Amino acid sequence: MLYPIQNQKRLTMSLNGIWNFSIVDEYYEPRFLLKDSILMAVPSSYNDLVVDKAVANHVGLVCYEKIIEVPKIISNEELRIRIGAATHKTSVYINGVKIGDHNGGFLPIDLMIPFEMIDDTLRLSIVLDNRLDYETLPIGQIGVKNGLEKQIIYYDFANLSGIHRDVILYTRPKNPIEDIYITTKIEDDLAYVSYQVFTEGKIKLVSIKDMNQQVVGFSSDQDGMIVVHKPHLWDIGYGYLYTLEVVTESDMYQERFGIREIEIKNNQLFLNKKKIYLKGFGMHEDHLIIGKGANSAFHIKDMNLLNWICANSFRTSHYPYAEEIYDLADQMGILIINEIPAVGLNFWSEEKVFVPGKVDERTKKVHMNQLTELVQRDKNHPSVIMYSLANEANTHEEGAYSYFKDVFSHMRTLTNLPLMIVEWVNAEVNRVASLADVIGLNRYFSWYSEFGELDVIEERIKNDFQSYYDKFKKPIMLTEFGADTIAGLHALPSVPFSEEFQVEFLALYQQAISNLDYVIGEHVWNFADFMTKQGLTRFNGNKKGVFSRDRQPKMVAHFLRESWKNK
Ligand code: BDP
Repeated sequence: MLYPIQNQKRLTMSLNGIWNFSIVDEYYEPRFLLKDSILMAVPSSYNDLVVDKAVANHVGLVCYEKIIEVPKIISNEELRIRIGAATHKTSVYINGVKIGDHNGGFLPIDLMIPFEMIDDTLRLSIVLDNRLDYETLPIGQIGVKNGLEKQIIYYDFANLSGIHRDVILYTRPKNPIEDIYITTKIEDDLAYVSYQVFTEGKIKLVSIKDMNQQVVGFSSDQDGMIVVHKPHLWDIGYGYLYTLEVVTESDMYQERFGIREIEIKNNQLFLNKKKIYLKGFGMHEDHLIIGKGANSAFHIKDMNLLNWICANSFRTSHYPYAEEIYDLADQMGILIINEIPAVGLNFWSEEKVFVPGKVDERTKKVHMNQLTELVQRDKNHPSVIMYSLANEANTHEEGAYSYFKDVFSHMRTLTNLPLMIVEWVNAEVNRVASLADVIGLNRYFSWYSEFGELDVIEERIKNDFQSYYDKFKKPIMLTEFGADTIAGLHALPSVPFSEEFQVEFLALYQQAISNLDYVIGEHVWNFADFMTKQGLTRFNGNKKGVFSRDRQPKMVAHFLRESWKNK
């Protein structure tokens, strides 16, 4: 899947802005103009834009509607609509007629508007269903309380809902360039750039341009290889991007890519044959007011903060982020572990130790579909160095191995990048980690267990990591460690929730892993405070952020910056 771009052959029009919006009932079809609507901003979560609790906490369907004027397009062009992401099931209608639907709230929907429907004025309606069950990712369950549907979720972030990413109307010629796959290999002073172009059209020219717009190689093959001499390698802090330009008889597309090589060898991670250590965070797409809405100003601020704190990477916990974020990471040389929204999966075994549920074959199908869509979307981003296939699944339960065996084999047909699984269970009972290339461990000693007892951290972490390594002989990454901290709460001596405690806590974890040579990185949980479901342990959200929700540093940010400077 290619991102809509504008060039001599293609036109893009943003449909972002103010739309009409209304809660609608279960069987709603937009046959007529939306009634009793309110105004709503796109992209954005609607939850924090309204003052009415019933809308903010709505479980079920909503409709967004906009009347659009269509510029006269030449008769041999396709008109398409692309929604970067909308939660979670989406149906798109033109003048009341459905043109397609999609399941997956964190991946794009890209649909052709049938030629016979195109008119000067179109009524575009987007109906969303934010309910989660066992055929969605994340999984969830619907309960009924006092006659009202309640969403039960098994993960720790708010089910913020809405059209979260850009809505773009665009044209492309008939016989378009459908897709382009690029892979790179480096040998001494040469880079081998292999590409595949998916099109029915006839290729005229495929060329590679460097950042000065100079052509450094070309070919006229549909699937081929171009050698780049003395390439600029994409690297941490050095987002050097080349452009592969494909010109066919009718179409043209420019795809940016980087020349870089990722490898796991001897339990270490290498970028361009140099050993690297990942420093950074598990993040969330989460902001005041706009919730999970994509916004370039917020994206830039987050990336600048990552740079400031000397982080080199982040995990897209717990779902694929907006494509614009990957574009920034590509340009700034920041590494991404790209995670699918498989969070809190359980397998309905006899043990049922964590949460009830019933992940089954249907869930697995959705999981695999979304992996396909994720790789289709992100395959050419040099910043993506690894995929995470699940966060904290109950991998000790019966059924987990057969489920993940299929998920991993499927993913291996789609990408050569290393695959990670992020675990909460112990090595002894883990049935799945052997399938992964890198094991991510989320650990909360002295928080969810042995609360406040900082002195247990070192021993617990060392034993736990060593038993993982002994059993699986794989590189390990500390993918989560963190303590809720109220910005501005100070205490000497420290107490849990104070800024001092957060510093001591993180420092002890860093100390505990510092001599384990199979550990390839540390990601603090979390980059910033974020909104989650309310609960006794959640005071207006999760407060494990190193930055507050409005992106101001807690004391620990300065500590991390110092500790990561020369790491
Ligand atoms: C981990 C989860 C993460 C939570 C975190 C926490 O992976 O999503 O937010 O715990 O409790 O188990 O803060």
